[in-house]
Amino acid sequence: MTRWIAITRAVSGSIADCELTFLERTPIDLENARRQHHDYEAALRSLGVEVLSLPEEPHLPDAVFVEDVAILLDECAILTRPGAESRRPESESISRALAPYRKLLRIQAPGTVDGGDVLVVGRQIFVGVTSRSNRSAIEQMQTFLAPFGYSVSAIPVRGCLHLKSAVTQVAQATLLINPDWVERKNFPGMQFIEVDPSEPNAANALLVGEKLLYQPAYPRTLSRLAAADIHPLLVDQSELAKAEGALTCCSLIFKE
Ligand code: CIR
Repeated sequence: MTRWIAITRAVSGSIADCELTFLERTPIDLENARRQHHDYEAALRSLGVEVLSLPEEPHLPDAVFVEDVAILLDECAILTRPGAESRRPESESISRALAPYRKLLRIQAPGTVDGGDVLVVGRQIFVGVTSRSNRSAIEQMQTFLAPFGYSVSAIPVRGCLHLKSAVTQVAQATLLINPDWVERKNFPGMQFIEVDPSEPNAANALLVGEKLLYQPAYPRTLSRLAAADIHPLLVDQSELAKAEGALTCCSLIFKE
């Protein structure tokens, strides 16, 4: 049986100083953010995932968003060089946590990439070109991953922070997409469910094996998923959403 592991990290007491790109700063209720993050970890456990929860990094406001500092594949892990300079020190503890499980490769300057820009669908890896992720990093990923048979392609994204703000996988060959932020034609051979136009931020869902985590904040898009016979487990992330975070960004999930 496949054993899934998720690395998570407690919400930093300094989350109020997080990076923001498309959102206005609004107060974040730390206690609520921590409660919701615990619920998120509990939801992962309920799916059979073993959660390795790292202690908070008090001086790294965005460190709860562990997805951005590494890319996990069956064959290796790539430590990213996050696009926001304030986030680069987050890598150190994550590399220590990953070392027992994977061979580690590292993106070098001038490359920058956030894990939130990396969508892995089988052997296809789509990387958003955004304010955080650039072509140098994509070329480095191509060099690292070609020997394992992965294709790595650059995907234009507009209007949102990361590629996975705009599109995520919700079933074997099905993507949940906001077509205003990324175009369908970048993902040949896939089927699509579009977010409800009134819920532009609704494209980020977290697929673990065949199970899906999703947010109750997007009921109209949830109905669209239900119409496609997709019935996710719901977990509220409304507090960390104020820090521009979503579901995928709070864990690094991999097979042991
Ligand atoms: C940042 O701007 O880096 C954080 N405030 C939010 C990162 C969210 N990460 C993600 O969606 N992968």
